[in-house]
Amino acid sequence: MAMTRYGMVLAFGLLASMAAQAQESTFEIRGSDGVAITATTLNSFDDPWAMTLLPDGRMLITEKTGTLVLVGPDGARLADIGGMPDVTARGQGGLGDIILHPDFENNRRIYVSYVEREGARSGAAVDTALLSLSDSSGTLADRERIWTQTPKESGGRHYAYRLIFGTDGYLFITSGDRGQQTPAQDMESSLGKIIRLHDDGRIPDDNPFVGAGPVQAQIWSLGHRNPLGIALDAQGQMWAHEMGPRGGDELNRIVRGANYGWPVVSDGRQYSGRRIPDHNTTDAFRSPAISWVPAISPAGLVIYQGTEFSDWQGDALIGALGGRAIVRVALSGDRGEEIARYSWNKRVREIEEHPSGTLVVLEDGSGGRLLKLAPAD
Ligand SMILES: [Ca+2]
Ligand SMILES: [Ca+2]
Repeated sequence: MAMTRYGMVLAFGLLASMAAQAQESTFEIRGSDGVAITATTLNSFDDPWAMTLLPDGRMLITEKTGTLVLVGPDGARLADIGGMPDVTARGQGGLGDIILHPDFENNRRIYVSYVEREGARSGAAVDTALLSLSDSSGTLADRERIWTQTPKESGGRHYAYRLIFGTDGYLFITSGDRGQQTPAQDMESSLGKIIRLHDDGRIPDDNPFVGAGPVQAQIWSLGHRNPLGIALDAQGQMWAHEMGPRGGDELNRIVRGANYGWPVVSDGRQYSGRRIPDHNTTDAFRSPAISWVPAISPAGLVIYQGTEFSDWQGDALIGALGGRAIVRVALSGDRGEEIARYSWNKRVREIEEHPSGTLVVLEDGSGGRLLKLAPAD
């Protein structure tokens, strides 16, 4: 009450500057290979799940609870994007991935994935819309549903729903097994598959299983469990990782029509302890480039193309939830070799490469931070 207006302004100014200092806090990460990385905290979010970089340097970040956030290059929360679908967060799902159309600079088209409910059941869905942005706001127009996971299931596990455009101009969607396992080998089900569509949701004529049923025609590859990361390398080859059961997380090079084996083979075990035959017991399925026992719980993937981190070009950088690290894997042909881990004891949800060659990372969970990672000089 006694505080003067000037005093209040001073107090708020002080608080703001303290908050700014907290936001700008930096710390060092020392990798298992001895590489030192400076991490700068840009902001924090409510269960952040995915992000993409806009051509103007700003970012779009999804929060699992349903908000798509426009974020400044410095991490400032600029606006919540309007016109989004209604999203109910459920188990591992809610609002999921966000990507731009390859021709976004001309057509302003974006894609989001999220959980769609139907009574007690739910499944992944993908919408496309046109994004209009101002300095301090953004909204979606002409939003249209272009894909839904079939069938819907109870529970809230393994939606996966990562999105990427291939160099062929088609949209790829990772579709998790929803914890149901056997549908990953069932061609009448879109669970446990990677899906390939035109940018408007139509099914391409040259998909590997065209001519069978409508679900089969969408399928690009099968036998997947819960693929939470998909990326292209410099040659345009597609790679995806997926969580195994108890151990057996995989990184796979994704090729047309291939069967990656789940749940018939896996290098992990069932949670019950029951053994599953390893990949190397049969050549009926495509083996992973690398697998992990114990699990790292991979989420988010980039294949590094910059020069800021010298010697990392062409390596896969995998966020690890349970592994609480970024895992660096060298790729050669169809094989991968883990080179190093960079850990700061937080679950890593999402990773992107900034055009400058620095990395932008989202931690998992409530208060998950947005971090910029650069080599410590
Ligand atoms: Ca992303
Ligand atoms: Ca496999």
